[in-house]
Amino acid sequence: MIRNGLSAFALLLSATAVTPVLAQTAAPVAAAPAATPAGADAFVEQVQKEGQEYSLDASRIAWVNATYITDDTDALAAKSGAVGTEMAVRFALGAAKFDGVKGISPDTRRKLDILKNGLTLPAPTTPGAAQTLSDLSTKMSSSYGKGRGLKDGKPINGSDIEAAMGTSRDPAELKEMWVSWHDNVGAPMRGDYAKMAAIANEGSRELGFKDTGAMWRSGYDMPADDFAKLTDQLWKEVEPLYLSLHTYVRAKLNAKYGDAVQAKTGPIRADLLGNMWAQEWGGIYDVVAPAGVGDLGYDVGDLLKAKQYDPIRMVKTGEGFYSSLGFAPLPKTFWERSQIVKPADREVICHASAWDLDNKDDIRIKMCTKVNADDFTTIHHELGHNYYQRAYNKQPLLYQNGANDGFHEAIGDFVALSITPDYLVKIGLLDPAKVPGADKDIGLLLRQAMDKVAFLPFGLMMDKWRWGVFSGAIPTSGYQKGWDDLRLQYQGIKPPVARDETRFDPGAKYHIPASTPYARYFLARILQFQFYKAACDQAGWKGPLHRCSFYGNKQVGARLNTMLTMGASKPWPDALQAFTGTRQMSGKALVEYFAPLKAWLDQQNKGKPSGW
Ligand code: X8Z
Ligand code: ZN
Repeated sequence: MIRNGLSAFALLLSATAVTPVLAQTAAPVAAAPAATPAGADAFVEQVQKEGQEYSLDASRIAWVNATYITDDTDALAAKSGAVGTEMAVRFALGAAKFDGVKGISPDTRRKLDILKNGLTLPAPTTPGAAQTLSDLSTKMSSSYGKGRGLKDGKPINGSDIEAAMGTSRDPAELKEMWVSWHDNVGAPMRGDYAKMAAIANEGSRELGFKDTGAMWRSGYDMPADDFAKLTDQLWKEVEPLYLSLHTYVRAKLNAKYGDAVQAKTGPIRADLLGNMWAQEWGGIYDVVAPAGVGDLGYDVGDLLKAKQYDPIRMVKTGEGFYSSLGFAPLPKTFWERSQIVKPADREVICHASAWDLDNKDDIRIKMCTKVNADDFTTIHHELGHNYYQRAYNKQPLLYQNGANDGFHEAIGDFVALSITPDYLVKIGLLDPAKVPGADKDIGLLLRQAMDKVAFLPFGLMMDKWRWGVFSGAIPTSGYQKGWDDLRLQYQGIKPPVARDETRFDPGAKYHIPASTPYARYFLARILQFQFYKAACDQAGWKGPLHRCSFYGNKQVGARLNTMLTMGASKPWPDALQAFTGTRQMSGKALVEYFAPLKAWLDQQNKGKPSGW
């Protein structure tokens, strides 16, 4: 099963634990496989068979839980998760038995490695530990799904408050929403999160890792320490661009709200950036748009509303893009089984995700779609997961995953970079007379940067925080301070009110209670520009990079499909090479895309203080 780019195994491997009865009665996998190459082959085969058997029911249970949260579905999901975790731990320990065995084929060795480092939250083998871990995880995810903030003193659900943070321009209201969401959703999870982290660390140590963070960093075809260095290097490449954007946006916020709300120097107030987590700032483009060049003459959300698009039509439009590249249409079941809008009568997890329930063709998305620009992009993002899942569905189960998790997150975003004004004309959303001319290039780039560049330090600090929690560098008693310090250091933002250690702001961001690793999104933000540049080169595009749309280009589609079909069967540099010709992840393409904007921002920022 796959959720958000979790492979069938990741589902299995990220699920949490076993009921005692099942634990005792489950057939021991290859009870004592011979410590030989043939024994390793047999072990891997057996694991894939058991994994496939587990995965369909587990996925269905997880789906029902996420789309209908009740105490009963929580209990079922927690039990199924526990079974999965115990199974995955058993597989990982079994795989480790082949560590010293010589003569194992590279293919089987790769699968053994995937089994050893593929868990997200391992439990120790202590009886009951997997169930406890799974209970904690399910409880935290579901509480997040059921979370409410306040707006005008009235309760408001997660997807509505998320949208309202993008449209409200009243600092008092923004503060009310921000504080209530963080206090109501984050703070109550603090104790459970600490318990969860401690159990997962015990589990990771049994599997031979220093801690759970080290395990998370080990899935990138390189030593875990090298991966941490790689993320730092990538950040250094793009940091100057972020600084320029931060300086510019802070000045605009100061001009709009005045010194009392946003000072000219120091960090930016986190609730003013148009997003609950200050992770993407496109929602306040109107606040920062420079007169003249910044007036794009359209906003994708307004276009969708003007043409009376509904969420289904938005998804159909996303599908249309992939079809234009030569991908087969989505199956009928996608439309029957997906959750595209928020059900009115029950609690669900609204945070968008893409699923592959049977590791074949039962692909779906789960969203609470609103007709706005953010969700139009998110639809392309989620469909990217689904098309990837379907492309690698002929791979052995252990390879049914992205080349690395950053690839999985990058596909749909890379496609969405092609949503240019000319593309919007082609699909009838934008009037040809309204296409912004070359004099609006800076505006178009700034609009993109508000989402793409603003995200980079957030994408990195999320797991810097968890790596610190798992290693102990951030003690349980300092969760909040550790979070605020990293938010300040990387993003240059500060909370609208002082926070103390009774709070737990990390818990107010979906991926923390859901234990979804986040470095993948940082990588994806970089990779999507590498993919995009490669696609535009393949298409023979000669204009400014940001005006390129590879819509309708079957050659690009075919080459993309080659990379997607590989799944996780080869180290990720091989997959990257298959599509882009290079083996290195690099911020160069992103920097090139935004180069004209960087020059312009630095011009605007002259004489203004930079940094915080
Ligand atoms: O979680 C997601 C996707 C699902 S995989 C909607 N994203 C990250 C987030 O929302 O925080 C996409 C961008 C970053
Ligand atoms: Zn995703």
